[in-house]
Amino acid sequence: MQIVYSADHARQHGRGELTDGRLMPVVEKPARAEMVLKRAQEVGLGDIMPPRDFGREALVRIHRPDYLAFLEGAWAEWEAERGGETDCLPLIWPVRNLRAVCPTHIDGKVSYYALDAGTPITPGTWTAARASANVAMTAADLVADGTRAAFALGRPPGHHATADQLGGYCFLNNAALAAQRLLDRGAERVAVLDVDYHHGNGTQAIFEDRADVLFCSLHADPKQEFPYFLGHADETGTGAGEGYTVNAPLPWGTTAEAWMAALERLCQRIESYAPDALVVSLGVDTYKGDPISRFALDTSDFPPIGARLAKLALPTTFVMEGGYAVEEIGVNAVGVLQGFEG
Ligand code: SP5
Ligand code: ZN
Repeated sequence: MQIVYSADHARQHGRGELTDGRLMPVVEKPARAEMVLKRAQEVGLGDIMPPRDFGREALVRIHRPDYLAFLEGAWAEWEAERGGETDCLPLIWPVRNLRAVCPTHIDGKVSYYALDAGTPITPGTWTAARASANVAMTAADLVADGTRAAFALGRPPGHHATADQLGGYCFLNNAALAAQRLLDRGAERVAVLDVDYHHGNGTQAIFEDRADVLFCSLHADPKQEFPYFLGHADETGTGAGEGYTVNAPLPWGTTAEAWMAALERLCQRIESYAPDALVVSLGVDTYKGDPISRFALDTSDFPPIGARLAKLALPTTFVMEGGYAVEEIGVNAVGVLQGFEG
């Protein structure tokens, strides 16, 4: 399998995320990608290549220009105000009974463009986020060129990012950019299957009103788990996209058996959609040892996931999402890809 990787991921290294009532060291850190790369090399998964730069015109296929301008300039504005001693994080949101008019001060702007306080903007965020997006689009291009499968080994992850919001450790929606790239390269229909522990609220929001992208996700029930405010089973798409969003929320403690049964249902929906290509949002935070998650998959449960996806017999772009058990993330993520290769 072709692997796309950029060392620029390491430019995103946040100091703190707000969790459990306090500012804690981030869990979405450079060692994650390094461990996956190390494992891919150990098992000889495939050739590793750098991304190409698709530029802003590719990003605006999915993201709002004002959001991209904010991301590009946020650190400089924060540093001018705070001296760069701390990461840039929001403190208030335009929730019920407030108005979502974008402020001019950085404190207000980050609150307008962020959906949580767990996603620090740092000096290297813009560089790292663009590299991750370019990694995903380069992998999609390889697939559009006829490669059976490619792995976008990037971070920061993307599936929580919407057209105009960062959050859940995500800034640019790498999977959505990959799906759009496949469509722009000639695919008529693309399925996005999100197997991360958390619901891919960003990807769903981006594609909810479209029929050319089928979004399927299995994830921890938002009644119990982040992102809390999207990912319920009754969300089935809007307008022209009605019927093209499929959510399978699962309770804390979900075992491999129940998880695989849900995967089977989503795979059958993908088969009936008959897409030209598949994008997999590959999170391995479903692992039982994940520090922030509560599913019960073991390391031996990951290769069968890949094997089931291979049976779809679709040109497939894997895009790295979550997984925070750093010691095991390589074996688990690469395990899915080895299972896919058979
Ligand atoms: C891409 C991805 O997997 N993003 C996940 C973002 C989750 N952020 C909120 C985490 C809240 C964790 N709370 C449980 C902490 C247990 N000590
Ligand atoms: Zn996740």
